[in-house]
Amino acid sequence: MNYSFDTICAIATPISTGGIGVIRISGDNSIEIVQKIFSKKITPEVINHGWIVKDGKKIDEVIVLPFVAPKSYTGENVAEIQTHGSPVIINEILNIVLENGARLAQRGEFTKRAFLNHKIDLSQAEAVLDLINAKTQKSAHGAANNLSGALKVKIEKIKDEISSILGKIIASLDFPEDVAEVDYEEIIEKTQSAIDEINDILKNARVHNILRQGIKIAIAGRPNAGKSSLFNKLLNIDRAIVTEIEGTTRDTITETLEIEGISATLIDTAGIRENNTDKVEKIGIEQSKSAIDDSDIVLCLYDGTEGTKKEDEEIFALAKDKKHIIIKTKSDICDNKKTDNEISISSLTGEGIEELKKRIYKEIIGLNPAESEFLTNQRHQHCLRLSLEALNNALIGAKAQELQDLISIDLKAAVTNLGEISGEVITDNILNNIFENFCIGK
Ligand SMILES: Nc1nc2c(ncn2[C@@H]2O[C@H](COP(=O)(O)OP(=O)(O)OP(=O)(O)O)[C@@H](O)[C@H]2O)c(=O)[nH]1
Ligand SMILES: [Mg+2]
Repeated sequence: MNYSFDTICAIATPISTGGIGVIRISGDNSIEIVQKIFSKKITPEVINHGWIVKDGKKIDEVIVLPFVAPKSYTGENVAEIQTHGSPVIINEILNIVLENGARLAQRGEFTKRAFLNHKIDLSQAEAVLDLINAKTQKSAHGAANNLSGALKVKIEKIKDEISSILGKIIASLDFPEDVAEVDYEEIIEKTQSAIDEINDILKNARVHNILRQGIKIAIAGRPNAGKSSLFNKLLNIDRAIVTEIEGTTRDTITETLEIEGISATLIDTAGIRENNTDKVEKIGIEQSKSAIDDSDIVLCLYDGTEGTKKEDEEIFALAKDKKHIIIKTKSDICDNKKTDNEISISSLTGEGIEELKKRIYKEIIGLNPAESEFLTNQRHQHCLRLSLEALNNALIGAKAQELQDLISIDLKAAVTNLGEISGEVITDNILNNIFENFCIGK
């Protein structure tokens, strides 16, 4: 299908004072529009240096980069104006472009056009969004790989395998005299192999979600266990108040940091103790309990100078169904005996802190963090699960030697669901949902 669109424009750089600002214009008339306001004749596909002029008045000295369709990001004629990085200038030039016939782009409209003009598939379009939003180096790498098509290639391979067996079945159904019925063994083998490959991708889904969204880590323990001290140490700043008074922290405090390349939200909680009558502290303790519930991993602290007590065990029990790490604190002033699974730390000297970070990483990612060749998001995972369900039905059918006509329906459904990942089969609804999350200039 060929799409024809009007000409859109937007500021592509953050609106703040910087070296340069970029205004991007895309559509049939983009280069023409810029020509109307540029001091020199624009030569396509080279760097053009000159002035933006309005009513004979020079507004800013700029660089104009004209890309001729289809050799551009959107696949349309595109002009980019590099201005000086003052918000006033950038906005003024954007207004001049608007006055000369372009309209303001919607969120993600440039990338949507790139998709509709077949410059990228949907998983690559989403990768653009992931790259813009990447909080950590790891998710940026995964997104960059998706942009270069890593996820697309993997899905295409599985889809081709299913399609080849589906093709054989359809041929034998349509031309029963000429084409022999497909061996059930072959259907079972191919279907099973597609199931294994999809399961292989899905087993990393949790890690993919963590890499994209980050993890929540709660620090829990009795009053004075050293929670706020560890919180400050991990953040490298004195964020939370630390005193020798039990019950110093009353509210949960939240900060973000990066642990071994993963974006983490660290939550310092009020020390949990029962039988206290202080109303404020009681509320704080309730908050601590829900912070434990909400987190992906709990750091369970106990005071090394006192050893574990019944009260500590009760607090650790709150985290027993979660990933958790038992931490013995204040190793600088106590013996460093500890059980195998514990980590002994001192927030004062920094002892054990690096080991703790590595352990957090290991708990979250698993023992052998496969370097992510690609990242899946929740939409991809949903499509993969639907495809898996259809393949499992096909497998049951093939094992029971059902009519191949029926098996082919499930195989077709599996292919269709995989096709949704790259956007071959896509509804306007899904499309709008994806691109609404973009920023305006992308
Ligand atoms: N020597 C030593 N003292 C520590 C260490 N960590 C914490 N402390 C001391 O232990 C006391 C309590 O520390 P906090 O970090 O405030 O403890 P908390 O668990 O946040 O306490 P609440 O907020 O009351 O629940 C303070 O006097 C800290 O200086 C450590 O590693 N070594
Ligand atoms: Mg505290």
